[in-house]
Parts: sequence; structure tokens; C-alpha cells
Amino acid sequence: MQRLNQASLGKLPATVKVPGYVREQTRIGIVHLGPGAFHRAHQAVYTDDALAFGGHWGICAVSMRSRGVKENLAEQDNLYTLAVIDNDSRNQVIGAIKEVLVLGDDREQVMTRLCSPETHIISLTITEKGYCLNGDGGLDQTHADIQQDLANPDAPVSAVGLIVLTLQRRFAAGIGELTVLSCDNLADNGHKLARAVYEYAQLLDAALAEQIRAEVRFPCSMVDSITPATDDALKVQVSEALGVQDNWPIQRESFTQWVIENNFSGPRPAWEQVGVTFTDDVSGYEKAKLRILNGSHSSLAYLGILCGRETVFEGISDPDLAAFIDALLTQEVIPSLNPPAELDLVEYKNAILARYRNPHIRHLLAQIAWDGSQKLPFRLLGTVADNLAAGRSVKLLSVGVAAWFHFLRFKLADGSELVDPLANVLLEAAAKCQGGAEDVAHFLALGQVFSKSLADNPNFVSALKTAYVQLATLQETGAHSLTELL
Ligand code: CS2
Repeated sequence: MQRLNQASLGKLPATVKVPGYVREQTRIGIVHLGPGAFHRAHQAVYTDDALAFGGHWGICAVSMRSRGVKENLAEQDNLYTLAVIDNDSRNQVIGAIKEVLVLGDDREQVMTRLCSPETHIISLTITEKGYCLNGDGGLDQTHADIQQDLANPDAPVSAVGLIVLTLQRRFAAGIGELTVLSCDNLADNGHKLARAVYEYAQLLDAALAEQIRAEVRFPCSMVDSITPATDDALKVQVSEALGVQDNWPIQRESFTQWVIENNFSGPRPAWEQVGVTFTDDVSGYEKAKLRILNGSHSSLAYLGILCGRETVFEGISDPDLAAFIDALLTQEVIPSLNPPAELDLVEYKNAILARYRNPHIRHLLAQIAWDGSQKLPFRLLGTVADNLAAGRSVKLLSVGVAAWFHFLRFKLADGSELVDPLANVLLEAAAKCQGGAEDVAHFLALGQVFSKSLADNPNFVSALKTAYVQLATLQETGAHSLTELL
């Protein structure tokens, strides 16, 4: 079967949407760090649609480590298919990514792109762990990548180090204008990235740090679309629909949302023409999404796995798990939020739970369970801290955190890989557990995850211990025992 590429683009069925601009004539204006499935299903799609409104906004995608995206897209002229898997399923070929580079292999080309005067935006989806942050949201100077970069500032391996080197060279060439756009699931993502970049630059050159603070913009953004990992079934389904072989399609639900802070130092694509919301304050949208969607995702992942469920759909289809998640959001998450006037949180919560019930999407709980040490601080622990400070309940939030503890013990016993940058210390903590309430102290001692104020809070510790003991038999009793927690 012929491959999907520039030559076969004109032979696709009329039902397949193809780039609405002259791709060969479009130059690169964005460098994106971390071109995983989410970037290719979300920002690259918005940008592909926006290119129909003009401008040179082709994307140079830079993988920080893996070669997979470059190797798989190279034979397709970097074209791939977005398969929207929903009631209104459709296929769209995305052409916005013009070039894929790997930092370790193509460092010189990467720097050329980053330092080009035609590059106006650096965007990132490097996941929470890619920011090298410590427990209070600042740069973790002890992080191995940061240590490496401070010792070798001209050959950075971290996103922070690469951004600072880029800015240093752009300033030296008189190209100060640049916007750095975080598209990751962190609260205050742009501010956190700016702080990490500033703190790293200060360690190298205080004047550079000040120039970055004065001239470079780091807008916050909220991103949302459920994007399960690509599997073989998708490759077969898409290749049959297109009539050509696409070895690297991506899938997502129909719902997609991008809210970006109005804070650019130069030009940008016409994203507002294709459904992106621009606002002066992203925080209300961002916190609501992180706490309602991602907080329920993580709670459902750990509880669902302990109850033997494999996908989000299976988990939310269990009436006891669904009742628990709804109670968690209604009783403890929504009261912690102060949303924009136009955002009705009950409607928003119900719409998210309806998205979980999409029978067409096979979203693995095991994928959501990755990197819990990096996710839970933003998804559950921030809500815990706010509720404790306000005298509100943390009982159900603690169930999600305690379920993570049991999940860690399950992974230790099971011997399967724990995907988490802190896997070793997490499994060491799990190994100290005996099964009783005192186990909680071993996890709370992990300062990279739990702030001292949280770990020492008697109300939180008590709620965690109660939940931990109640969940101890969940794998045997099943989700019905969750009803006793409500
Ligand atoms: C999920 C997110 O994998 C996970 O941790 O919770 O990727 C989630 O699907 C997206 O944030 C939805 O916008």
C-alpha cells in the first residue's frame, strides 16, 4: 500500500480533510519541544487550521530524546492523520509539522531553527516532569538534567537549558522578540516556566536573566482534549479509511479546547479564527480543568486499576466508581474553585463525565496512572491544601491519594514497570509498608511530592489514614465498598 506523503495527498477520499494552504510554500515560525501525541492532536491541529488564514506558521518539532516521531514521520513528509473518534468521527491529514528533529542528533539544526528571526514562538508539551521543578514550583537545581546543563550550558538536555541558550544567542544577534508558550497540564504553566528559566539563567549570567525577564513573554495556557496513545488497531483503521499507509496516526475525542493568555511579544497564528479562546486571565479555566478533569482522571485511574478496570470508559461505567467520582467533584473539588463568570462548574463537570462515557475512546487507566508524583501535586494536592485552609472536607480527595499509595504497593508486588521519574523512591516507600495506617507516613515523607505543611497537617494525615485502611481490601471487595466512603 502506498504511504501517506505529499505525493499521495491529492489521492485521498473526499471525506478526508487535507491542509487548506499551500504547504510547500509555508515556512517555519514555531519550534515545538516535545511532539508527542497530544501536541500532534491538539496544538498542531489548531495551527494547521489557522494556516488557512495565512502566515508562515509551519512547525519544527523537536524531540528532546526519542527518535520515534522523526523516524515514523520522515517517510511521510511529516504528514499524519488525526482520527477523531466520537459520534461525529472523521479523519484529517495534518501538515503543520514541516520538520522533525532530535535534540541529541540534530543539535546544530535545532539551534539554527530556534535562533532564526522567522521563529516567533517556542511552544512546549514536555509533561510535568520536563520542567525540572521542585516542591515549591521553582527550579530543582539538583535535577540531573539541570546539573548537566549548568556544567555544559552550550549543550543543554533540558527544555529550560535549551530555552536559555536560545535566548542568549538571540539577544546576541539582536533578535529579542520571542514568546515561549507552555501547553502542559501545570497550574500557572507559563509563570512556572518563566520562573524556572529565570532561576536557571541567574545561575549563569544575572544580566541575561534580567534581559529575559524584560523582553520575553511566557503566556499561560489551558489545553484539553482526551488523546489516547496510538495503537495498531488505529493504524489499520486509518490506513483503510485513507487508502494509503499512515504509520503514525493519532486519535482523540471530538472535544478540544485551548485557552491562551493574551501575552505575546510578537506575531502568532490566527488561532482565534479556529476556536482558540484568548483571555487576560487563564487561571480560572486552568484550575477548573486541572482539578475537575485531571483530578478525577487520576482518582479514577488508581481506584479503577485497583478494581480491575482497564479504561476510563470501563471505570466510569461502574456505577459505584461513577458515584464516587461525582461526589468527589461535587462535594470537594467544585467548592475549591473560583471560575470565570461564564464557566458553570456543574455543567462543566457533567460535560467532562459525559466525555468519559465516550464508548469509542479506549483511554487506558494505566496511561493516566503514569507520573503520579508529578501529576498529583497539581491535580489533587493543591485542592487538598485549599480545602484544609478553608476548613472544607478532604475526605474524598484523600481517597484518591490513598488509592495512589495502594497502586504503588500493587506495582511493587506485581513487579511491572512503574512509569514515574521518582519510581525508585516511590517503590522504596512502598517496600516499607506493612498494610496498616502507619504506612501513610512512608509516603508523606516524600518531600518531592508532599510539602511539609501538608505532610504535617493532622486533618489530612487522619483522612489519609482512614482512606488508606478502607481501601486496603478494595481489590478483593471491588468498587461497591466505595459507597461506604460516601
Ligand atoms: C490524562 C490527561 O494522561 C493523563 O494524565 O489525565 O492526558 C488528559 O487526558 C488530558 O489532560 C485531557 O485534556
